[in-house]
Amino acid sequence: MRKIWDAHQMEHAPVVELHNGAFVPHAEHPGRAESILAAIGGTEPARDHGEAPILRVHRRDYVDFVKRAHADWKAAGRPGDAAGYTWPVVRRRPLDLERIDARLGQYSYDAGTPIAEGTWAGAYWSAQTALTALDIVLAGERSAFAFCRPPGHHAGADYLGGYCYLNNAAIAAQAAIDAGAGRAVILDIDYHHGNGTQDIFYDRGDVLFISIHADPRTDYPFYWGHADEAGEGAGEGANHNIPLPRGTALAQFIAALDEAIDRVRIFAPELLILSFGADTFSSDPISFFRLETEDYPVIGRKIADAGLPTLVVMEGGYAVDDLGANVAAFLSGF
Ligand code: SP5
Ligand code: ZN
Repeated sequence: MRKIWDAHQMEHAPVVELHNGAFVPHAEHPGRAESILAAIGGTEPARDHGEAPILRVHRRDYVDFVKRAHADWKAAGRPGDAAGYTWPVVRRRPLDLERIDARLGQYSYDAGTPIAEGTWAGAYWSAQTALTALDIVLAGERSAFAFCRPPGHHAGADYLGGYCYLNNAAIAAQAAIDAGAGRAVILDIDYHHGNGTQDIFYDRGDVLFISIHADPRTDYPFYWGHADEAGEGAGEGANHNIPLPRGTALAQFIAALDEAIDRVRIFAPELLILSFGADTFSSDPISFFRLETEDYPVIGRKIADAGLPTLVVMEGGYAVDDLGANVAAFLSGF
């Protein structure tokens, strides 16, 4: 399987995040990439597709905000990375707010996703990585791996959060539709619900979103990912959440995956985009499933057996010592 990775993605390196009332080291750090790169073998750099495919998913004002936020933060005389401290409960309409703090709140939903000096570069090339890997699949190869960092599935059309700024899987899905694919499925198997992806396609019938994740009654992102969120309007029935309890091990995960793949088959898409997170691993420091390294090839094979052209997009995974081995194990299942 060909693998795309772009070195610009290393430029994104926030220092701390606010978690459980304290500033702690940012979990989504460049060491994750070093672990994965050491394990998966040769990669190819991303090709620049420009901003147009990003703007098919994200709002212009949001993209401009992410691009400029760190400079605005510095111009306001602030130290470190940019992060908000106040959030609107009601988002009645986009407001043209002047203060960087107000803008940070308007365009984010958590305090765990700082904007550092290299964040825009990292996020931009992460999206380009997904688009470049998509080209390989659209050209007829069975599968490709987009090693995206920072991850994307928590980012919505006009908000960041959950270590995510641009929604790489959604940008790829929209690009595939724009290239003529009639229907696409995004299957999300990160530990956390892919709330940004769900929001982006919630009223769309041409992109089916299916997510297997930790129950949001106990786990981040709390406000999305519940079993009754089924889509709306033209998207009614094209959103399917499968929340699982903390402690889930292989057998229960596979049962959920079987259900998800049945739904994928019925939808009969031209393309499968897999949001893959390795934070389902037993030793992940921020997650509570019990998958082991030897389980990942089983999961990879099952998804490959769906028989669809598949773009694998990297999302989370924070057990850095085992992360590379887990990603390589998953890809070996293909
Ligand atoms: C893509 C993804 O997996 N995002 C997950 C975001 C979860 N954020 C909430 C949990 C924060 C825990 N942070 C602990 C940092 C320890 N250094
Ligand atoms: Zn995750």
